Amino acid sequence: MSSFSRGFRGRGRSFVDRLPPGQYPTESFPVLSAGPTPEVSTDTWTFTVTTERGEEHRWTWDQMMALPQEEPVRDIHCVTRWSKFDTRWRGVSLDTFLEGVDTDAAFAVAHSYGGYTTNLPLADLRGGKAWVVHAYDGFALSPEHGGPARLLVPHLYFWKSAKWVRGLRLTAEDRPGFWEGGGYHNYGDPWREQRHRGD
Ligand SMILES: Nc1nc2c(c(=O)[nH]1)N[C@H]1C(S)=C(S)[C@@H](COP(=O)(O)O)O[C@H]1N2
Ligand SMILES: [Mo]
Repeated sequence: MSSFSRGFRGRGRSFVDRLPPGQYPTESFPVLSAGPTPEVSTDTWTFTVTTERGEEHRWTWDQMMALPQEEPVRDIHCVTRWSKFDTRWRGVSLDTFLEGVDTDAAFAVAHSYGGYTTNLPLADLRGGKAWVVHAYDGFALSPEHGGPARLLVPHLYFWKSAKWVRGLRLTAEDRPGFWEGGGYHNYGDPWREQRHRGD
């Protein structure tokens, strides 16, 4: 199964209308990492969703690849002001992972190999808005861009798209992640220019 979809801001709108305030478009694909690129093998990679009651749902690489795959094409927006239009990914919707997960949690913290974390409302991971992606523009995702797999949450600033993702912890209360604790905005909507705490 596969699906191809353009962002709801896509079709029929000029690139100018798709550029959030304070952003500039780039054709290149900058690499932004807070630390070294961790070496993560698909032989040992797992993706774990841990509920607020401590229940763990875990997928190996092969299990993840056997799930329905989607090909989202989306604009991405980094808080350092570059935006990139129509980036094409391949991966599994968070809706698919969360289907069989019994939870009343309102928040999630994404955890990465290497220690990075980022928090977001669980609702922002549902409804066809977020994916675990393992390919970019037709090729396996390169390590510097988060390979073997990263989160893709394109409607929020790109720091929410955790590279080298290893799991989600679902929680009743909101807990700031790495950049959120360091002064970035807790939510990070590029259309409202939520760059820093207080924006
Ligand atoms: N694990 C991890 N994920 C991360 C980061 C990071 O430092 N570590 N940086 C974030 C930031 S600030 C941005 S803009 C994007 C950059 O992704 P890219 O390097 O593929 O452009 O990854 C996000 N995800
Ligand atoms: Mo960023």
